[in-house]
Amino acid sequence: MKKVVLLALNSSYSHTNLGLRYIREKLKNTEIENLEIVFIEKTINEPWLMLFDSLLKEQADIYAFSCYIWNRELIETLSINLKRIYPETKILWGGPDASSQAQFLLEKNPQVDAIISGEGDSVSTNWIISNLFLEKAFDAPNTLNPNTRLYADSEELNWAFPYTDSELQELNDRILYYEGSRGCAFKCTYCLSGNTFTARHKPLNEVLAELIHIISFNPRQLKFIDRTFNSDPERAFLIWQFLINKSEELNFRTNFHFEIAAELLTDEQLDLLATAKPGLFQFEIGAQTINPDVLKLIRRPFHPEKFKSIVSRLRSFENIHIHLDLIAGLPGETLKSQMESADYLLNLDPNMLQMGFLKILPNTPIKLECDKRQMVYQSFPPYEILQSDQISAKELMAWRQVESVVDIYYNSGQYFYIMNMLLGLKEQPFQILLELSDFIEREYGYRKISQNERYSVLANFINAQIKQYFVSDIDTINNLKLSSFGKLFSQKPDLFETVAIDLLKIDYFKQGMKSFPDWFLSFKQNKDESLNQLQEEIQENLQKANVRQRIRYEVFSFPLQELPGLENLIAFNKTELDNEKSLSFQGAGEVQITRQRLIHYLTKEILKNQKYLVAFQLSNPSFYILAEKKINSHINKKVL
Ligand code: B12
Ligand code: SF4
Repeated sequence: MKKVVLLALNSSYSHTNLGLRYIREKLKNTEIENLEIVFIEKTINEPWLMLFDSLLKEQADIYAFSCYIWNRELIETLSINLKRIYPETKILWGGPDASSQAQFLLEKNPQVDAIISGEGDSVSTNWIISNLFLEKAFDAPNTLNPNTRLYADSEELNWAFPYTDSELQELNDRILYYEGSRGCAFKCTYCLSGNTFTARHKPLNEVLAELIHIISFNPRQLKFIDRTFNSDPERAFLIWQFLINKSEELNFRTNFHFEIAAELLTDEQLDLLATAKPGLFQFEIGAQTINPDVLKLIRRPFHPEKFKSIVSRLRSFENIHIHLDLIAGLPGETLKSQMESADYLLNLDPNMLQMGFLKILPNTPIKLECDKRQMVYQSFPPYEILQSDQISAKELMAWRQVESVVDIYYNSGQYFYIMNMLLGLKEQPFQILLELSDFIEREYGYRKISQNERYSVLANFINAQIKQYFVSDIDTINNLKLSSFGKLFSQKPDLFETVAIDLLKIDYFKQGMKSFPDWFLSFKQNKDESLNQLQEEIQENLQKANVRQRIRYEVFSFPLQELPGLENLIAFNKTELDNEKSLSFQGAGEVQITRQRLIHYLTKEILKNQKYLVAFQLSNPSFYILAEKKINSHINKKVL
């Protein structure tokens, strides 16, 4: 019996490895007896000795490793030490971080027997079989030559279905990857995919059959890793249409993620996409930068007006999670132009703004630019940009800080209402995020801030920083470049504070939080006789409707029942409360309303200058609005 171990090391627990699964399936398909295939999938966060132990125990004839930017150095140390213990065993490497610098790595690592560069499905299967079973060597003659250690680029024309049924069951709550096509039609200079083979597609009927099979296991998320999913518009339309139809017919929770080029979306596709169930699809759309000079340098086509109109239309459907991507530190990019790109994208109101940093990957065309543009990057993976002739190391470090603020306070969606109100105050919303980042650094330093404390951070930011805008004189306010919504609070700091804290409260309750933190302008703390009467009246009505849960009361400066995005949280009778699931989203994630709709609603409501007493029930992870009553403005000055 011969044994081969395939080791996949993912960047974190939620991910899965596709490349090695293809190789495993091809090996299985050879149906060679006396071959034991052991597939081990771990993460880079596991202790080195535990990883080493799991390899050692197998005592295999061949260890095959899948090398990526996030694991290659770890694989190097595992391979070196494994070979010291088992000198007879063979070590095989493949994957993008080995392929792109194969010659260099082979020279540096004599313990590595071979690297297969490029798409490894068939070549690695041949290499493994011919090394283990001499007599069964088939179409890879030089795999037996001990002097050959590098197997050159290979291009696969068909690839297996990667998952077994038991894996589909086990990986149900992780991210599954799926490849409907390989290769990329574009040639961005910083990317490895643009550097390899042209796009090839798996036959459509196979894709649809595989999707149905996957859906039957009801995974949380399936990510298509096709480089530009809609590069063939007709095919993209048919796959989307198929999934939309299936989501009507079948009951599943799967969210499908696609990387798309916005400008390629057709009117017909947009009409179709408008009909998708909220949460069925998630789109990642790379702009990277809007600076035309930089775009030319990195060879990316981009049409700002078309991009803007298509993304805005897509976002207005409020049914698809839209992630927009930026890359910091591109050649020719300055801090100012980077901020302009961030503002442009934030004004398109993405559900997520992904602020990546340029990586200078081995064997990418951008590497040739580095000397000319004085680009300094980490000399080790992930080769991240540290400085260029246009942007200093300090500026990029500060940008990293903003990135983490964007991730926590914007991308998480946990502070949705307050963050969108704050961003809506200025024409250039990114300025607010920069201010928040500075504020956090100044007031809290680099220490870890718990989720609970983050609400206080925002309350302090609202009070100590943003409220001060509106205390200022008219000239100072004019210099702030406020939006028309922001101008509503001109010299009305208390109105601003009340509305902002109300929105912060909603975010707080939506996360299932229940206490009364210091920053609350609370009904409980400000209760008076007239509010008491209203409370009793509401209580009586709810009792008549047979609602007996513990009820909490708060005063808000706008009607909560009509606040866009909260429509699902209204419950009027006990049956609905018992059946919480009927009110909460069943898919992989709720799709938030647009900032435009929120701002429009707030503008309309705060101009009315009304107050509302709201009765609601807190539950995990959200709350239900049970009843609401308008309050006469004279009732409780302190609260109002
Ligand atoms: C999924 C993914 C991720 C996931 C992680 C997945 C995981 N398992 O942990 C996430 C989203 C976290 C991620 C993050 C990043 N990623 Co990424 N990611 C991908 C993506 C989209 C898919 C990978 C995949 O499964 N491909 C499909 C398989 C079939 O192709 P493959 O991996 O190339 O495998 C084939 C061959 O390489 C070979 N092969 C693979 N393994 C083996 C093993 C052996 C023994 C052999 C012989 C052959 C072989 O055969 C396979 C089949 O033909 C690729 C782009 C792409 N579309 O491929 C980028 C890619 C892998 N990522 C890349 C980069 C740069 C990053 C980031 C640095 C991006 C960033 N944030 O700036 C981060 C780093 C994360 C970190 N923690 O450090 C680069 C990798 C460059 C490199 N030198 O490794 C890629 C190639 C994108 C690109 N075009 O430049 N990524
Ligand atoms: S960045 Fe995207 S579009 Fe550009 S070459 Fe890479 S995969 Fe293709």
